[in-house]
Order: sequence, then C-alpha cells, then structure tokens
Amino acid sequence: MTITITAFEASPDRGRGLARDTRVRWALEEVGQPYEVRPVSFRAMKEPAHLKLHPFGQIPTYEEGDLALFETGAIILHIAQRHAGLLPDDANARARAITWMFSAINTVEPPILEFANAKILEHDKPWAQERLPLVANRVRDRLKPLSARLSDAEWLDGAFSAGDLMMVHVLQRLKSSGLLDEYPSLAAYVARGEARPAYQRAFDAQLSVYNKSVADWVSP
Ligand SMILES: N[C@@H](CCC(=O)N[C@@H](CS)C(=O)NCC(=O)O)C(=O)O
Repeated sequence: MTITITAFEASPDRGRGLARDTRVRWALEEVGQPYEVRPVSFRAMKEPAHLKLHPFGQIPTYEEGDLALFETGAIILHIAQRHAGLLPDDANARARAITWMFSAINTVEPPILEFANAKILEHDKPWAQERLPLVANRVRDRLKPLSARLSDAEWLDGAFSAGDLMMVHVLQRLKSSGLLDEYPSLAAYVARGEARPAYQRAFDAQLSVYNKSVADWVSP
C-alpha cells in the first residue's frame, strides 16, 4: 500500500532537515519502506483539504490506504510497530525505546522549541536579551541529565531505536546555537545519528525538495 507524507513545498530552514517530515522520512528509510511526498504550501496547509488530515494545519501527515495520521510521535510509532528495524523484539526493551520517543518529544523538545522561538521570533522584543539566557538554561536542564544518562554509550538503550531517531532529530535544532557543543557526548550522538545511511537518504530527499523550490523560484 502506498505511503504518502506531506512536507513543506518550500523549506523554511533552507534544506537543513529540521522540518519534521525529515524524521518521518528517516523512519521510513530505516525500515526500508518506499514513500511518496505531497508538498504543501503554507496557504494550502490552512485550507479544508489539509485540515481534514491535520486539524492544526501543519506538516507532516501520513496516509496509508484509509489510514491518515498526524503528529510525528504517532506516525513514527505506527511505522516502528509495523516494520522491523526501529523497536527491539523484547517487550521490556521495546517499552523503554518507546519511553525515549516520548521523552524526546514531551520533555526535551519543548524547551528547545522555546529557545528557538526566543532567538528567531522574539529577538527584537525589548525583553529578549533578558529572557534568552533563562530559556537557554531550561535547555541545559534537559541536556545535562540526558548527557549523563547517555554517558559514553552509542545509543540510549542498547541498539539504535525509534527513541534515538526522535531524540537525535529533536537535538539537531540546537546545532547552530552552540548549546549542543557544551555536551560533547550529545554532539557525538547526533553526529552518529546523522552518519546512518538511512538518515543520509532522508536528508538528501528533503534537500532535493528545497533545491527544486529554489530552482522554480529562480526560473519559474
Ligand atoms: N507536534 C507536531 C508538530 C508539527 C509542526 O510543528 N510542524 C511544523 C513543521 S516542522 C509546521 O507545520 N509548521 C507550520 C505551522 O505550524 O503553521 C509533530 O510532531 O508532528
């Protein structure tokens, strides 16, 4: 059955792979499932056809036969439960890997998004310079224990899992800030994730959409 995901028609991060379709692409590459991509414009994301798939008017969405999903946590869990390669067979190890997925999106991602918003969307506010260090420290409050837990292990709990995939993608948003480099084991962890062939394929696929959108813009 064909899998179709949605992604930004024109990547706001200029192909750096931070948009969340990249984590879904990566999961599909890890389990060897082919997929199609339907690019959507910012305007189309807020129109009824897309809102039927995603009530908040965002990307990515996931369609497979008569199943339509939104939320990358749910999408990646669905992929990981149906195909081998992203969750261990042992029931307890599987539950722990799923715990890391939730931890990435519920505990680690929120302060990182708050930090990104403070830097990008709020930088010109009169209170921005006072607020930014507070928000940065909230990120450190997550990175420090995460780095202590990872220690010198390769992945968070044994073999690479959907938990690592989600955590690596969440941490990538910090790369340009310097915050990740304060925790060398986490920076190396992210680099290990990025070195996986499945990640490389996912990254290249999302980059080709960006390059195409630039080409269309230069020569319509
Ligand atoms: N919690 C959602 C977040 C989805 C999300 O924030 N998507 C962004 C792109 S990465 C988006 O569509 N932004 C445009 C908007 O919110 O209007 C998930 O994990 O799928």
